[in-house]
Amino acid sequence: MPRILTVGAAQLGPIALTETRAQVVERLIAHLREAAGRGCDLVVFPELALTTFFPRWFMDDQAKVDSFFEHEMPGPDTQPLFAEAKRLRLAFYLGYAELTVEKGQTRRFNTSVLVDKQGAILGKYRKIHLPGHAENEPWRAFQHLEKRYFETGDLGFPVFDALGGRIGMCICNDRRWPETYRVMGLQDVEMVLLGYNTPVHNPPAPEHDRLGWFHNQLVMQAGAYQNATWVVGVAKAGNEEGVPMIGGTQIIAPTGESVAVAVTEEDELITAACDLDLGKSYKQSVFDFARHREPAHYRLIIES
Ligand code: CDT
Repeated sequence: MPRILTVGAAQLGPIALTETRAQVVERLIAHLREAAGRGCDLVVFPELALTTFFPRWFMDDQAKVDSFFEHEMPGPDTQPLFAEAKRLRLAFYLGYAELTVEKGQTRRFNTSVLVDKQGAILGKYRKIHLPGHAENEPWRAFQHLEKRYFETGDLGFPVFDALGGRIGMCICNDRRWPETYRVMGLQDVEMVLLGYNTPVHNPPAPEHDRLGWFHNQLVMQAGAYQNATWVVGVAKAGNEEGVPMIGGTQIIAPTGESVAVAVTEEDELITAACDLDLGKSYKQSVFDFARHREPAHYRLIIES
């Protein structure tokens, strides 16, 4: 029996600063209904999918920063999303800004959760590779203050037995790092879910701007092939508060081939029926890690 997981990659167009959580959740629910109609098991939403990408602004009022964070998941605004997904028997991945109080300390993470078809959170990931900077840099056309607003994730790269397979998560900039996929590959991951917000313009290196779409595809296809896993990469795209963001949402097979690609920079659902066993022949041959890896020669990677 083939293990088929039908996945919907639910790209979002821009979210305006004035858009409420309730309005955004309605857009997410529209995606869920479309996905259910197309026979999906799982829907993947972008990074920080409930608000505009707020790290583009410097804010010194912490209360204002915290207004972009979720203090509970699900909370009053996100409960309808969980309820509708449960009603439709859909699992989903959701990226959001997480504010939590642990041992009396307030902590903030760029987080994703994997929610099962019964509406229960079965896995959580906190973004590890935080790009950008921590101080206001007014010379930039816009800021990228993830290093100011979030702590580095503290959950590693866990892989979950879920939906009949082995599912991992990462977030945006993580996708550019081979270690992200390899740590999950070493746990026999079969599908990596990831959401992203990628501006077309990178202020410190504008010479990279023309390559944004190519690099997006390059890193996700390489991660998929080199670890014999499906990769589902989902953008928040389009012109958000004057900042153009790349689209390029896609579903990539363990062969490294993209089997579905979004063609707009708006709300758009792409789907694929993914055979979770497709990576097996790679895991048993060229990427049989137990037979062919040479970790004794990789020490620099963990020592520096
Ligand atoms: N959200 C996120 O991680 N975006 C980064 C932008 C890099 S430029 C500071 C990305 O890697 O796509």
